[in-house]
Amino acid sequence: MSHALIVIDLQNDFCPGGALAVPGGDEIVAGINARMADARAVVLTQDWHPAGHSSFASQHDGRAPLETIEMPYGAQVLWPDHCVQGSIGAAFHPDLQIDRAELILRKGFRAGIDSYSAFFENDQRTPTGLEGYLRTRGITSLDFVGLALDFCVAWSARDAARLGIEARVLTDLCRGIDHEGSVAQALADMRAAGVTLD
Ligand code: VGL
Ligand code: ZN
Repeated sequence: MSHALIVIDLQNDFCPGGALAVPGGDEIVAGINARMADARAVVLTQDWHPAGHSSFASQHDGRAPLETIEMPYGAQVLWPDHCVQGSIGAAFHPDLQIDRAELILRKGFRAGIDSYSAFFENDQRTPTGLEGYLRTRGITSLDFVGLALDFCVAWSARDAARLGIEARVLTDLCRGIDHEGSVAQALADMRAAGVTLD
């Protein structure tokens, strides 16, 4: 059985000063670097939206960030413009030791659909390819860290568990957005899905 550390969306826009800042998002960088140094394999994910992405509130007349709308694939929270491809905001936090990464997986690059999870886009059907990568490398167990705990970390960890991959979330090395109780909800959903919370 092989194991990997997966670092979710540790990007400038999710850190203080960024477009969709997660409180304390930058506080976890040093701890994640230390974990990466000891990890057997490291995967990074990178939120990577085209300008004008359909998850941006700016694309919906009369809508504001954090409102929820119905998309063809289900409910979608609207966000400020963030992690636009090639922008500084989409770059990894400058202190993150990205050289340790063996794979950088980009997600959210289709204009019409968001992708919180590293495994499936928000229709919960369209694969990103990560499952195949892990399976062909024999990686059957994952530790999750990064941002945001209640969105991309939670959706990724739940999908991993659903796929039969052992999933553990190191909660001290995550930070959440916490919109309308979303952190408590995400923790409960992950537990129910069989994710280990450490
Ligand atoms: C994320 C909202 C929008 C995340 C990404 O990384 O948790 N949240 N895009
Ligand atoms: Zn996004």
